[in-house]
Amino acid sequence: MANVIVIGSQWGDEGKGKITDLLSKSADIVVRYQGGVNAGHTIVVQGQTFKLHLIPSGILYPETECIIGCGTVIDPQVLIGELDQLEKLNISTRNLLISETAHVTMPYHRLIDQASEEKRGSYKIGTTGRGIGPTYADKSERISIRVLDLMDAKGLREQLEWTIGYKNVILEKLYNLPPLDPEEVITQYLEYADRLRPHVVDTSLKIYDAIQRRRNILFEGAQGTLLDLDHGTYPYVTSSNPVAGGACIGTGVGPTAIDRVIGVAKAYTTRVGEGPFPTELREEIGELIGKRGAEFGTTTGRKRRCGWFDAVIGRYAVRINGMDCLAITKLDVLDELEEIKVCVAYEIDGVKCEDFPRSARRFAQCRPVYKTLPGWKQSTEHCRSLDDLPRQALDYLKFLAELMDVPIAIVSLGASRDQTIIVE
Ligand code: 2SA
Ligand code: MG
Repeated sequence: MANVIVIGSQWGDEGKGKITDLLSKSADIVVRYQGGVNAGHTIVVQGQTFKLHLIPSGILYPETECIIGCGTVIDPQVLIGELDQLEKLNISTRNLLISETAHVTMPYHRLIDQASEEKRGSYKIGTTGRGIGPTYADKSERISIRVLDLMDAKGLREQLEWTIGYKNVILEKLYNLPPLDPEEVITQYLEYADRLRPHVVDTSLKIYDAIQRRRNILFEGAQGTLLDLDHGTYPYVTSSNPVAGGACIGTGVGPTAIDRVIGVAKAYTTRVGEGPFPTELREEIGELIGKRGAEFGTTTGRKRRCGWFDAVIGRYAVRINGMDCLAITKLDVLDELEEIKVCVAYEIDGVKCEDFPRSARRFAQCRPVYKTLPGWKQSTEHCRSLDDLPRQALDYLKFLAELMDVPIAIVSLGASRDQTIIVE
């Protein structure tokens, strides 16, 4: 297994959760390197369904260490809620480590995220409203609270008295919102600090030691390539770096420590939030795919927009992430379709374009050029090897691999662990 990064190749929700769950079995350590409580995966334990936003699902394996790296942003209230949930189910959280240099989401971040979206009107991003953008903005502005600041009561008080004073001006003058009471916030966050303290360490050092001891590390990306702050469909992106390169920055590990990058892509495409989406299907087929694929956000419950597979962004994701292989998920969702389209290029004002244009305005003008393939019109849920797949489904996969010049290593045909084909 060695040191592997798993990333989303599209706009998030590719089913990374299932693939990391499969790989977690052979991992000694699972690490989150970016994002915050905007991510989410659903987990079923002892017949009970619950959601994790920050803690890697590797926590379900008693021997696996789980690390929340420095590139993430941590909402302590949500994190503590997750710890409580796990402990209630008698799942040990002893193996959870939190980076002391991760940044902390504060109440004003959430308020500003939601209020600024409203103010943007038709320019809104469609954020999850969880305060992610404002937390990262404060990190860049160098006025953010880090986990280690939380651990120092006196320093935190000084820092928050100033910061809340500053944020209150913004809340009141810009957004017409009531000010926050510094004392209330300080008391609350000092309580959070006490609860989190046993988990807080220098995680970069921990990971370095593990690399020296040749332990297997799984770096788990949240969101996806096209939501990357630098490499995605800016401004319709999240405020972190979900791409493979983000794993080094977001954990404090050098690039030479990474052995493999696995991309995850759905057999079609989805997107939540605003922003151009060339292969979007606004009618019947989009509805059908959304229904069969249960395409609703894990965190916000928002309905995801659905469309055909886009191999132009797929090729781009292969390049930007240095992808070694691809996992294709939810192939079974396409089982009933008469025919299936794949976007092989775009056309802008009648001119063919095979690369993803970097301006949102130009991207919005892209018309997909499709190649149509026949559907297989039978269930694939029971398939456990490539030989079990209907010929048309196999041809579809081969076509995608050729178009993007990347081998397909895993095919997923349903939510459960055994509904998976591992390509030898
Ligand atoms: P934010 O909140 O600042 O990160 O939002 C900025 C954009 O990033 C998108 N985004 C996501 N897209 C897909 N899945 C995400 N996670 C949740 C999930 C989303 C949910 O697992 O389903 O429950 O709605 C995620 N997180 C951020 C977001 O839609 C904006 O386009
Ligand atoms: Mg998700």
